[in-house]
Amino acid sequence: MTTNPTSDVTPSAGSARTGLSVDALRRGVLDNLICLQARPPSIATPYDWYMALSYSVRDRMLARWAATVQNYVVRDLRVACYLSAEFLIGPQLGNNLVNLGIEDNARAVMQSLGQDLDTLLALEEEPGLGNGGLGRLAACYLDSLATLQIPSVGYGIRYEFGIFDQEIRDGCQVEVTDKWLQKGNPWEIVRPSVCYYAAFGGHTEKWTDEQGRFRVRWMPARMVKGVACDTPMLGFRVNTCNTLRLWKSEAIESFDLQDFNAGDYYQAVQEKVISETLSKVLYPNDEPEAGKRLRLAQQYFFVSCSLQDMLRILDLKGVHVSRFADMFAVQLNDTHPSIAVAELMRLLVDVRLLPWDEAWDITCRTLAYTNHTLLPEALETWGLRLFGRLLPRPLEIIYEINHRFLDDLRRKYPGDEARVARMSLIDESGEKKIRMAYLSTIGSHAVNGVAALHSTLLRQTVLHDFAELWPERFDNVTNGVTPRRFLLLSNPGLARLLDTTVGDGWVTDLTQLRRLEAYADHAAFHEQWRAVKHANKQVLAEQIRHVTNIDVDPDALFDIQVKRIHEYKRQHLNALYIITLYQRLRRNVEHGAVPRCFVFGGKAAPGYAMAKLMIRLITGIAEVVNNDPAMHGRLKVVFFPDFNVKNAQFIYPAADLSEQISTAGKEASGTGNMKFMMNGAITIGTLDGANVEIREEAGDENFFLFGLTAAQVERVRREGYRPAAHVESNAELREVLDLIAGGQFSRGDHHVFRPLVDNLLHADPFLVLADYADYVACQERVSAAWLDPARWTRMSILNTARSGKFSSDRAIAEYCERIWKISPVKIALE
Ligand code: 26Q
Repeated sequence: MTTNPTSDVTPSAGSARTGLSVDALRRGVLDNLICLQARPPSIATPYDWYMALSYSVRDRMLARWAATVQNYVVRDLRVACYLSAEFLIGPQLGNNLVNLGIEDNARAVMQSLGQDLDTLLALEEEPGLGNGGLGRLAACYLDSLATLQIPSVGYGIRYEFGIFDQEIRDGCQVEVTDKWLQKGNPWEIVRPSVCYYAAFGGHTEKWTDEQGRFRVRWMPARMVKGVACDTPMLGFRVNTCNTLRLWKSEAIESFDLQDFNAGDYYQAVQEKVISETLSKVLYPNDEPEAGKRLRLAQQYFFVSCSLQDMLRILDLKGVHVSRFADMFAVQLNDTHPSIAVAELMRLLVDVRLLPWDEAWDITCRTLAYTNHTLLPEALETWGLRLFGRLLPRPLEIIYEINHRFLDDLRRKYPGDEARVARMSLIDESGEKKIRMAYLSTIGSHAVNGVAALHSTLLRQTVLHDFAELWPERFDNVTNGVTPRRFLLLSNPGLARLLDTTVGDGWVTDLTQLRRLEAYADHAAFHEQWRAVKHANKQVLAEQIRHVTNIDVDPDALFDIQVKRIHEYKRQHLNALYIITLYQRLRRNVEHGAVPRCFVFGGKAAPGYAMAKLMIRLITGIAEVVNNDPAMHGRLKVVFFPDFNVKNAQFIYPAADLSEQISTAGKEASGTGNMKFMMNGAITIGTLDGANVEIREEAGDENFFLFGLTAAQVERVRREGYRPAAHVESNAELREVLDLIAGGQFSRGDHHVFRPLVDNLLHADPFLVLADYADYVACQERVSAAWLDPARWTRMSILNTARSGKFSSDRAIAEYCERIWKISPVKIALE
């Protein structure tokens, strides 16, 4: 049945394109249904309505978008450019409705058209253009940049296939291609006229020009065209609407023609296919085979297009290239865009003909680098041969940068050749490789880690020599997440309660949640707090039932670990505890047992066998435990398939306990930990990444701490770690491992989990067994706290109350002030 909510509507309340009233929006939706979807309402599908509504929302962003871009081009101000191979922006419709402040109106409009807004929101295919933390961080930062009204652009790659969709079949992960563009993308504007060319292969030629200058000409074997695909990034209740500019690769027509004229039509088509392949697919991280040529080509492609775009904007503004660093602050999101150091030099020296020293000064003043990992196997390097064949001119420039850098070093540390070799951009210890983290460090004026502990370890380990050389370059900016998506949009129940309790200022100043502390012992408030959490758990329970057919009890303790599957994140430590608990329940030695529902979610890289085996272990445990009548429903285990931004939005709000159990020193920061905290989950965690700061903020008594510290981990390793020793001294642990090895969770098959158990017993690179006993003991403290609802609720409230630091608004404000030197710019609408 359709209703017509006309009560608060004036018939002429604004244009169908821009008006925010119910009436104007309704007219807009109906217009777009006909004019863009070409469907009459009578036969429109829900997806047609989703498209029509999305176009109508986009219409309402366009004036702001145009005004914002216009401002940046016309005014003499510096723009922050966030270069990232990944942007995991999530579904756009809900977020844009919230930021425009028209969610209620949109709901009313769609209801009047016989459509349920939540159903339409669920239809949106999310752009999975990222792997996990790093990509989602980039998206949170775009949200804060727009909300804080910072002139900025995000630059990246428009992958045709994002991160794969995960299905679970027979307990195993199966990867399915992500066809996110199949049904069209209403948020994207393709701009064929904004395009650049990236060169690949071939050779270089040296020559002297008419003015007697030494010049180098790159004669590439092939050029790839990059076309700008723009997505508007609207801030919360502001006019600022920034741009996310993603490059799509295309073949160059004239190249095809040349080959065609030469008679090699098939060669021409082949070239076209290769060019268009470039932005086809996102590479998963943790792939042993990640050093693929195509990945390097992707990186160079998007970096080159982005830097050329900045130069074009400079020309458009009529600003001389010598002022490049005054106009742009370029942030490198990990080393993935680090080729920017060489490419900016190439553009300035080879193309714009600046002297080397001036170009180098500009480059260093423009670029800044964020490191996201200390894991040696995750530090990016590229083999010299591969690099040189694909990018001959950038390689020469890297040699020149290195040559000058090493000369400086020798002057500063005379006779210290060991140091010179250690710090060289070229690792000559085996097959020669370029160290991209060093290239980024040398070419930047600022280098930061993503949590206090991580930044400290970065200075002490991976970049130790560089921190000694340039201590002033090193800084920390602890990550943050956007409270708009992860609280306001994901958890409307809690958002309403926060609004009525502390006012709605928290949405853009999360530290205002501190005011909640006054209610931490307030019985009536406890009731409301618990009611919100319970409702969220019901929503998740329904989803779990719908997707996995498993029944879970919303009254159980929801113990959740969602993140990429990796040995260092130790999902298997959690699994060992579940088996321990299961055994205790079977023996009935768990007094006053707390009903628990363990939820896991996360993708394993397709080529990472051990991570895939960890998923199998979890689903294997789930199969046994969930179907054991002796459990009386006290224990449930769920592997929630296809963890992504969309699913995350109903998972975080439903959590009681947040699992952040990585080996200390391995998780650079974590950001899921922050999303859980905001939503009132209590963390069980090690002193790793941002957990350290979460505990500092929440208070020791509101955090379940266990495990070795980073320093202890190092000591244990140095002194020779023997995992088997922990099994010898712990009968319960031995029993757990025996059950796994004996096929208890693999339908009797002894072979399935052998590699996992052997790895734990004989190598255990991430000290799972070393932390097992303390983890189990800590989980007992969790259960004890749960049995005291007033205590638990107090802890939960205080976690939310003290999560203010972990807003991405705080993080972006720090980048602006300390690294980019950029302040907000208000955008006026005509
Ligand atoms: C590299 C080369 C070839 C192919 C893929 C990659 C690749 C892609 C993605 C390497 C790494 C990534 C992603 C890393 C990542 O997400 N790191 C996480 O970043 C978060 C944001 O700072 C932190 O919170 C996490 O601790 C960190 O693991």
